[in-house]
Amino acid sequence: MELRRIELYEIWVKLREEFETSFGKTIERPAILIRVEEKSGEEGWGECVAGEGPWYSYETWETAWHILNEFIVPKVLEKGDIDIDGYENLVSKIRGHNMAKASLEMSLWDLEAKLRGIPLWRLLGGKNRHISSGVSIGIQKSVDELIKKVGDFLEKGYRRIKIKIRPGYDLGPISRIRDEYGYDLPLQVDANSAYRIEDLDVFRKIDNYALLMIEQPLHYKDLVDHAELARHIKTPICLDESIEDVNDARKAYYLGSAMIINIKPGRVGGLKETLKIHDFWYSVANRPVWIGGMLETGIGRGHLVAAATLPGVKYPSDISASDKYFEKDIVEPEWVLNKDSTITAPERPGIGVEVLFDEIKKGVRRSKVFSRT
Ligand code: OSB
Ligand code: MG
Repeated sequence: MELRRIELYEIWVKLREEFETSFGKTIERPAILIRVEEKSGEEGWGECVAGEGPWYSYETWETAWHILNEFIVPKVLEKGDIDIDGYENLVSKIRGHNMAKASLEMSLWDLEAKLRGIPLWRLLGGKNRHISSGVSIGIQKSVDELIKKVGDFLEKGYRRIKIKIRPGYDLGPISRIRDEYGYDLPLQVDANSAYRIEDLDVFRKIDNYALLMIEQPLHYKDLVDHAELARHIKTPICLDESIEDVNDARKAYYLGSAMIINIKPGRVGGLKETLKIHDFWYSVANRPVWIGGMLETGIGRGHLVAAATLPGVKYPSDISASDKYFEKDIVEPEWVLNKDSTITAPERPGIGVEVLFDEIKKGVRRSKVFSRT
C-alpha cells in the first residue's frame, strides 16, 4: 500500500449512560480516529481505544497521540509503501503502547481489504458472518436498578449478560439475577482486577451460580495467582487485561491461568496479534476465545465485528449495537442487533460501513494531517 496521507482526529463521544467498572466511571470518552489514504485515493479507518485515564491500561488518549504523532506516523509515512507485516516490524521497536500501535494498524487492514474489494472479516479468515452478541452492564447504583437493566437488555434481544463486579458488589447482584431470571440465562462477571487471591472464599461462593466465566478477577500483571485460583474453582477463568500478546497467552496456557481469553484488538496491538493469539489459543491450546470491547464508536466496532467472525470465537462477544452506547453513531448504517442476538458482518469492502466524516469534523477537538512529500 502506497500511503500518501495519514490523518489523526481527536473526538470525544458521549455515552448514553454512565459506564462504571471497578476502576472508575465513564460518561464521555476520547477517541482518536485514524484515516489513512492510499495513492489511488482509497481510505482506511482505525480507532484508538486508550481511555481518559490510565486505569484499564497505562495508556491514555494523550500518550497514544504522543506515540502516534512522534514515533509511528512519521516513520510509516517515511516508508510510504507498507503492508501489515512491514508495519508490525516498524513498530516492534516501540515498547508497549499497544493501543496506539493498534489504531493505525487497524486502519491499514481496512485499507488493504478495500483495495482488494473484500470485507475485512474475509481478509482475516473469518468464518461466521453472524456473530453472537452479548451486553456488558456497568456497576449500578442499586441491585434493583441492575435487575431492571438486565430485563431491558433481555427485552432488546440480548441473550448473554455480563455484569461488572467489585468487592462488596458481587454475590448480591449475582444471586438476585439468578433469582429473577433463572439459571438458564447465560451470565458472566468481570472484575477488572479488583480482587486478590486472599478473596478465595468469595470466589468459592460465586462458583455456585453457574456462571459462563469469571473475567479478570485478579491483578492485571498476575498469571500465577490466576492459576492458583483456577485450581480451587470450577467456573472457567477468562483473562482480559493480563493478555497483551501471544506470549502472555502461551504463559497463561502453560501455567493454567485461564480457560478462555477475551481478545481486544486494541489491547494487543492490533488485528495481526489478535490472529496470533486466536490461532494459538484455539488451534494449539484447543480453547475458546471471544472478542471484547472498549465502548468503541462504529469505526472500532467494525474491526471488532470482523475479528468476531474467526472460528475460535466460541462465546458471545462484548459487541453490542450502536444504540447501546450512543444516541447517534458516526457510521452508516449503524450497527444493529438481529432478532437472534447476533450482529451481521457486512459484505461491503473493509469494515463495511460508511464513516460520517462530516459529523466527525464537526466535533473534532484536535487534528493533524501528515502528507508524504
Ligand atoms: O473490561 O471488558 C472490559 C469497557 C471499558 C473498559 C474495559 C471493559 C469494558 C467493557 C465494555 O466491558 C465492553 C463493550 O464495549 O461493550
Ligand atoms: Mg474485561
